[in-house]
Amino acid sequence: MKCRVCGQPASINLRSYKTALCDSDFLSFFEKRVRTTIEKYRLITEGDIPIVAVSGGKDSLSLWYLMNKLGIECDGVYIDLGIEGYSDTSLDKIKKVADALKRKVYVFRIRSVLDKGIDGLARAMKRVPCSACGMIKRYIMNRICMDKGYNVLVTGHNLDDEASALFGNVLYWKKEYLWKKDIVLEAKEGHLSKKVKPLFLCSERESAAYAIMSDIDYVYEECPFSMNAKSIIYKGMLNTLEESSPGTKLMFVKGYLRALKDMGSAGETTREEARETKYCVNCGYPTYGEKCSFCWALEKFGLHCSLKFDEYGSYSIDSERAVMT
Ligand code: Q46
Ligand code: ZN
Repeated sequence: MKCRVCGQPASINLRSYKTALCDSDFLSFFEKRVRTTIEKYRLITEGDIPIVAVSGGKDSLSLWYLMNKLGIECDGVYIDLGIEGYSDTSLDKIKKVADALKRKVYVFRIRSVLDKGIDGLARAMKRVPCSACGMIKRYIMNRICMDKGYNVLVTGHNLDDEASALFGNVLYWKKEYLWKKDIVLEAKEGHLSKKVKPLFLCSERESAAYAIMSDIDYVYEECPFSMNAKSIIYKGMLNTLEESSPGTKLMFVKGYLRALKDMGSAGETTREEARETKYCVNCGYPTYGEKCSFCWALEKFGLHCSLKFDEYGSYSIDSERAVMT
């Protein structure tokens, strides 16, 4: 198998694009794809100060590295879930990339603020770990933007994540979530930061290949709580479809983005949107009731602390702005 661009031996076969590429041409292909996505969907524009949510995995570390390589300077934020043997290893990998990029990473340690790891916290909250984790991550990631002067939160959700979430939402017709999975979620001034997903159209396999070819050392293991997640079953089913019909996942999520665009502002108002008109009396975060789930949890555990972020690496955002080169 030869590289379609240079004719040298290919190292990756991209069946959904009916092409095969060598290392160097794959890196250019992947970078161009992400850059085009950022520009086409206006994920980041001049003057924005983005921050990347990093987990230590292939997607977020590849994205953080790639964005800085493209000239979109950005720091990182990591939430340490207090999972023994997993959270510290993840942070080590993140620090290595922070050193290589000379970027700052903020670290929020659940254990130091809420006095428990994610499993203990989930038990106390009578939720499953992923539900408690999702709530805390959404909250903390938003707060870092609000408190530290960033205006765009960048996440490493990839094509497989989006296709499986969409599949699950369609399967059970979860109308309250179905139309909330856009590639960009706009800010609500003073309450929510803008959120973007530049890897929306890039597969898990492609981001892993990008990390390996770029010598990015990432955590191979999945979070131990992900094992029972339904999303893994959906991903397996979609991979079977992809195997017999390459390009199916890409078609599925691209079709979704087109449908969202066609709906425009005429889209049905979901319950989720309706709820976001109310804001927490403590912190201003969107909520159903008086207080948001995070403030409620702090109160329940008798914690009235301000959020504390550790900082690793030295870099000041005051003098720099993201610029597309
Ligand atoms: S939600 Fe669940 Fe993930 Fe949180 S507890 Fe682990 S698997 S990290 S994307
Ligand atoms: Zn609150």
